[in-house]
Amino acid sequence: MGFFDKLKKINIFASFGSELTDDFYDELEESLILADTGMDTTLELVEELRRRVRAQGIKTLEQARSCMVEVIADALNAGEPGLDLSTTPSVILFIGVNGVGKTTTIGKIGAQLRREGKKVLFCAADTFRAAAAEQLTIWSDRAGVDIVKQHEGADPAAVVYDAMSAAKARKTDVVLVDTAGRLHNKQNLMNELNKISRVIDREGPGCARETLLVLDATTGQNGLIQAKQFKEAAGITGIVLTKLDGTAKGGIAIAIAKELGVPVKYAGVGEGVDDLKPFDAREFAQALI
Ligand SMILES: Nc1nc2c(ncn2[C@@H]2O[C@H](COP(=O)(O)OP(=O)(O)OP(=O)(O)O)[C@@H](O)[C@H]2O)c(=O)[nH]1
Ligand SMILES: [Mg+2]
Repeated sequence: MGFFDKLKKINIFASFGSELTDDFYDELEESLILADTGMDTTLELVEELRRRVRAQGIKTLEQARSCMVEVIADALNAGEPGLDLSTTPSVILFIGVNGVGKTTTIGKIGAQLRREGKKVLFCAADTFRAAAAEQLTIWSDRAGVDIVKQHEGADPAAVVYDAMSAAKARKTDVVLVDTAGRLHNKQNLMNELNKISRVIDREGPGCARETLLVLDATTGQNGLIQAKQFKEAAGITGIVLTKLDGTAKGGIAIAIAKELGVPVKYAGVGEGVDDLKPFDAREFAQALI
């Protein structure tokens, strides 16, 4: 089974006749929009397909299908797909709205990095509710990594300060920072993120840093709005697209890469520790089409 087998496919290539008619392009557009790709991105993708079909003299539906996979894979190529973990410590900050899968993703990535032999530290900077640190503690046990936490209601930036100090003292390779779910339009929450960011800069000058926005794929086009606003307010280096199992169609990944120039770096397809994988643009495009 491929990783994206649970992804809902755009199946017009299977159901359509063999001719590349205008109807075909219309139906393709409709399918892409239904798959959360968004109007603007969809029109650009289909226009690009028409251009390549003309340029390459493509006649059959099967050739058009391969060509569409290329068009989508190219659109998904937006910047560095991997994580920059070039310094010791490196820091990955996880941000996003409520319930998208931040804490779960930290658990999964922590377990993977641990398996690669890296020394990992979780930082429970979601101090908003007690259960958050408990949840991250369960994941730290499961992944076999250390955790730094404080009491409920503590200043998140203070927890990050503790984690950075511990990371330097223990020669930690990667610090994964969990944050409270926040709305992208709440200024005080965004200010809190900036404060966390300043502490990381001050305590780890020159550290390799990633800021990953975690997005729930089932929220569809709303994900693009979230990504735009988090990009402006906090700066993001990549997206983790979760919940691609279930009903999600994932076209939002294309829209974000194309419109915002931010790459999707990981995909989540379940609640288990192994249900996360580096995002492979071609594999995703093939699964979708
Ligand atoms: N099906 C599925 N469920 C997921 C995935 N990732 C996370 N979840 C589930 O989504 C729910 C929320 O996950 P959390 O990791 O707690 O999300 P969060 O962003 O930390 O939430 P807050 O801290 O409340 O903002 C949990 O039930 C997870 O098991 C995924 O890829 N697929
Ligand atoms: Mg959480």
